[in-house]
Amino acid sequence: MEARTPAEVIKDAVTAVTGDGKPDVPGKPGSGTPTVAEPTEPVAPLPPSPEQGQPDTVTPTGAPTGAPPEAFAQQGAYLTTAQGTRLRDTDHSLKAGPRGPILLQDHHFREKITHFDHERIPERVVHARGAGAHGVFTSYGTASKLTRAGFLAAKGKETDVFVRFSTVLGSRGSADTVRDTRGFATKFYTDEGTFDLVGNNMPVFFIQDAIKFPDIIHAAKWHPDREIPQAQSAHDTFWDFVSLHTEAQHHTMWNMSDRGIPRSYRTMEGFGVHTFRLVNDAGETVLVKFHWKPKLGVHSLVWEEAQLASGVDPDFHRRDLYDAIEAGAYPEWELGLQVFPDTPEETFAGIDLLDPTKIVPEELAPVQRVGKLVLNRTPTNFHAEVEQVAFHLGHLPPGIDVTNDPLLQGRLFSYLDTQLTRLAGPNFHQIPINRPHAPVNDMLRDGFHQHAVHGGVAPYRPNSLDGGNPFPDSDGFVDVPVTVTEAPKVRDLPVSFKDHFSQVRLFWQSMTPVEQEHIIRAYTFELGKCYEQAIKERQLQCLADIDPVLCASVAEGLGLPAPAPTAALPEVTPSPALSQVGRQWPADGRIIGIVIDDDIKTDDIDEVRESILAAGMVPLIIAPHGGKVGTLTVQRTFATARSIEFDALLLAAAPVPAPDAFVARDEKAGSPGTAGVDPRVNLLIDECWRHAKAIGGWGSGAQLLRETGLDATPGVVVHDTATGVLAAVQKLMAAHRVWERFPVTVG
Ligand code: HDE
Repeated sequence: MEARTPAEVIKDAVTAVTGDGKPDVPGKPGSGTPTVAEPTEPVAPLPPSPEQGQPDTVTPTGAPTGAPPEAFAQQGAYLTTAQGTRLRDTDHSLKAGPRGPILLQDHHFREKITHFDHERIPERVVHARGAGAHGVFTSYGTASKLTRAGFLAAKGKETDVFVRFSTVLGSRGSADTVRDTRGFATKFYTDEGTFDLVGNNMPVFFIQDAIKFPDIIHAAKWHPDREIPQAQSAHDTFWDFVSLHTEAQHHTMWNMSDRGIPRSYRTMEGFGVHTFRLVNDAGETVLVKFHWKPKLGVHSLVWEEAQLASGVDPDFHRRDLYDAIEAGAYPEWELGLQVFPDTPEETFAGIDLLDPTKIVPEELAPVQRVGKLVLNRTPTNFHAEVEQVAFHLGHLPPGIDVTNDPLLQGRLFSYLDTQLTRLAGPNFHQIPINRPHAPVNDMLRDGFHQHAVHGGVAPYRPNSLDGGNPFPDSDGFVDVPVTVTEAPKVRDLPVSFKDHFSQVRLFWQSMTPVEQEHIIRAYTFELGKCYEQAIKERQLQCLADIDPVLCASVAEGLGLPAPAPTAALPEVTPSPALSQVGRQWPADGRIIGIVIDDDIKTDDIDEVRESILAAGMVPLIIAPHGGKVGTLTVQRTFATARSIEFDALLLAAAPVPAPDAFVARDEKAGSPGTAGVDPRVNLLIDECWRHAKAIGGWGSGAQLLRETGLDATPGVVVHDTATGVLAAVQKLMAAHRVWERFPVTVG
């Protein structure tokens, strides 16, 4: 065969694919004359829509004004590689012809795919599922006598914060509303260095010594063989652990109480759990426990609601947090301190302050308010901020110090250690969300992902080469010189730590009957999911040592005999502050659903909407179809609305069943509600009633409530006027739920 030049070989190869070798018409691949028939019709790409803008008319980042510029990586409006080379095309890889293989030389392709392949970082071993927000902490100045920490001491001082809320057990993609403890971790970017308050929504912990942490977490997370259940404590290994390590009983009861299923992050208390030590300018110390008190009060879901939300809206808490901030209903908490004298015994009213399974009732040591936290900005990028934020109990400014709580001491090791793997190296403090707002001059150098370019040659002290820099400050952080008792080295705990039951009894006795009923049901549900008889029996024995009524009720549900207590039950003084029932709270940011139909008088609804908005709440119009009803914009249809979203329900109508097109066959057949009313509205009413939410109706809505007989039950309001109904419903909402509606068998 006649030899051909390389140029002829290339030309032939190209012609074989594209035809005559003429370039394609831009936007019309394959428009040259093909010699090979195309298997598909070439389709021209859609043109960019006009509102997409041009590089010189849009901001490069889309960043909200006022946001910190360092949080944004985009530096221009043009698409570039990671090296800043502008690109013509990011939709087609470089191929040996349109139908040929991809070429290894395509750097843009490899860079794009390789980076994508490594987008995920390991999830947190605990607290993997979370949501975070930015905010501001304002000091009341009331702690100035107790601590020299400037962000607490100076009145009116504002400090930037970032808060991350979380569940403990579930994986990153698990549901928000599972029964679990919630994390409440706050990073204060103070002028004197970062302070991390890494707390929970419960004031006690499962274990007393950090060395058991891997054990409780192995027991509480999924079973290792099948990796189920996800985000649940209702399984054998959890109950095996807590019934064998009885110091876990106190925290377990908090989890079984309504605190385990919060209504919202905004309605959770937060606790530092451990006792900390504050030191003032004079070197005087006190012991303190940190508390976060939510402005809206402490409120919970009911169990069925939590379960429904796990399926209907697994992002329930995350959405609630971000919606509230975006609607301007900024979540607020007050920071409070319980203050105790710093005595050598480190006890208060006989309670060992180093034992993290014990509380000090607020009736004995009131919570003194020292500042206010307002969350006012949602993250711009979830990964950069919420995933990469790294908390650590050792991040303390001058004026705050740790104690010897053996759980706290272990945590001081764990948090730094875990970030080394999770954030791939020792320089995670340089990630924007973790950067202190105080000036940094450390002697840490090099390592993976080093972003700083350190000058000088002498990162050691003293030195004579960098002018002696950096200099120690005699006003800097003080480790309080606490005397360490002379004692033999032992693997042991103080004797007082051995009381595992009296405070569980205190918590139980502080609950109202309806809260006790919820606790009984939670234990009965969770133990009912266990397979091992021995575990159920062992946990029943623990309940017998807490309270006979509790034990007997759960035993009855499990179909097992109730054991007798192993010892006489202690006398305890209840702490009413622990109960969530019986107080009145603002309803800011709460959601009221308004059911309408196509025949509604929209004037009434406009008035009600205005009043709801004026009260700082959110009205959501629920109609048979999307779009508009008269002048009203529909926000939920009967198909998309589910009761869990609403804190109260108003019926402005009794909608008749919608045409077949809108109602699934099973929904139509299944609902037992009032005949002639859309079954989905019946379901809404039914669930809101079962979940003890306020319900009101006027016009045909009132008529419907009368026909069902619901108007005669607590918390259901009928009235001639819409505003009359709303006023009564608002009053009911201040108590969070219509508590009388729950069936109670104890008490
Ligand atoms: Fe944690 N905990 N923990 N913990 N914890 C972590 O740190 C650990 C404990 C808490 O939103 C991990 O960065 C040990 C008590 C929160 O990023 C890890 C012990 C309290 C968060 C870790 C405890 C907490 C964590 C996993 C027993 C309440 C989420 C990822 C000694 C006062 C922080 C990470 C965030 C996270 C260890 C006990 C709260 C592994 C060893 C008690 C809110 O370091």
